[in-house]
Amino acid sequence: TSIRQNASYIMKIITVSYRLPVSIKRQKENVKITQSAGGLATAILSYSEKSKKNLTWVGVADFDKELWDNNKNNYESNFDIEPVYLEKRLNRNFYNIFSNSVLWSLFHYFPSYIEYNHEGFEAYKAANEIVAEKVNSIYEPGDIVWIHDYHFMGLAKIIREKHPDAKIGYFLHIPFPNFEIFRVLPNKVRRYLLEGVLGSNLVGFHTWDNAIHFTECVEKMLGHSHKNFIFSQDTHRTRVGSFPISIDFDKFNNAYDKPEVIKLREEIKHLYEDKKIIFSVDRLDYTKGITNRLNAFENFLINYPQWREKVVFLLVIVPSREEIRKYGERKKMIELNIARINGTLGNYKWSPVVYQYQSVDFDKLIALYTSADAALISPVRDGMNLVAKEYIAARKDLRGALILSVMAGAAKELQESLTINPFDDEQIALKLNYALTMSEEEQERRIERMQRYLKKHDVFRWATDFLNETEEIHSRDTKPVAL
Ligand code: ADQ
Repeated sequence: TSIRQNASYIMKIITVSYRLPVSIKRQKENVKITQSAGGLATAILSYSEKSKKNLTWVGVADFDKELWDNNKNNYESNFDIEPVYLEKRLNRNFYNIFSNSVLWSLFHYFPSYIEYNHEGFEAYKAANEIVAEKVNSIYEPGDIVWIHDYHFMGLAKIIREKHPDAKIGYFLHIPFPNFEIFRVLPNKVRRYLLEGVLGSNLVGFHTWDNAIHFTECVEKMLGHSHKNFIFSQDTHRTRVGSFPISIDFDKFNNAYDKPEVIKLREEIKHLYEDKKIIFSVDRLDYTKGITNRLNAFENFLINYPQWREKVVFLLVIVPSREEIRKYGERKKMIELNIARINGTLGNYKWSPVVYQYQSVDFDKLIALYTSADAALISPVRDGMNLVAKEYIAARKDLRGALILSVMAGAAKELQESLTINPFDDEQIALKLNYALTMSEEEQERRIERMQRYLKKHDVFRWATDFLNETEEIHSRDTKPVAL
């Protein structure tokens, strides 16, 4: 074995994301710390075990320092947590203002939703500095740093200034917009973001479209040119590529047979036994196209009246970012739409839309996925959309139909879905009618093909591909060491 491989036993992966994959709650006398079982954490953990590297997770604490410090040793974990504590006002300007009311809205092509102010950008830079300081303080030569998402676009550059040889990967979970949209940002902001990201060895997006948008912005705004999506810089090379995120396929597929899921599914099916079920679940967000979806469903009931009383739309919305104005407004719009549809088209026996504004647990989610005759996923812009992949994976029975917006990254991979333009009511109504009358053979054929793809391209492969590629591109910069 080479020195590099042996040495890797003592190295670690430092993952940085805004949220930490733990929650800490006070329960009367006790304090309970739970590790999240989310796809990202599971996948990176699995990679760290296979590659014999430790894992340290850096993120912004949503708990008190004292609470953490007093209890952190009382829970079992297979990775280390390094919380960063941000002052309240700074965090609000960094997270709510610049990250979620500037970058999130612009990158999803909602420039009119931007609420830019100087303080927000200053807070964003300050937060990136503080987080970089934390990473720099735990970094040791040979470690690999994996930065996640739009909150930390400045980070890689700051880390590289301190550790020029660092292996750094950056992954953006949301779309990267085209040049015409990106140029809306003030000059100094654009430069900060692009140069920040270029501090990494690898920059990953969900799709090639996003990778190309980023590359074009770098070329046009910074004047760097690339060769085969590699930018050569003084200290290192940066490769830009597409790495579509995925899910833990087996977890979703196997859940079909869990006794709790079977029981819940039977309950749902019994409740709507004479009806077809349309289902959707999203975080509350204007990018998810929920108002469009409701309008389309209303048109479907008007134009295909034979479906009245024969279909129900189970609409689950998970509360999210409620403190931001645009989210509160969107919630009201959605609820008005639901009230109008149920009020004008429903009757005392039948509510067309059954609405839940709450989080549902895993078993309930699987029961809903596996009861639905159609999943209607209509984002107006979405980096990937994991709900679409989860729905397909959960259908061990090979039944159901996926109606999916072409604006979701997932539409590039889920080729057997019924694709829609989320703004085209007529087309959505047509596809709904098609989905609800689809033969079992066709359902099976489509789902089977998509499952075969997802089984191969799961989240473990995604993490492995990304981290291996980071190592690979970095190794090209490493000069041979004289022994
Ligand atoms: P999101 O915008 O959050 O993610 P999505 O990809 O659909 O969107 O992921 C949502 C996740 O939340 C799913 O895994 C889903 O199972 C889960 N979920 C559903 N109901 C829940 C509930 N009640 N409580 C808790 N969790 C629930 C962003 C981007 C996406 C991109 C992902 C991953 O906007 O485009 O796919 O990151 O990169």
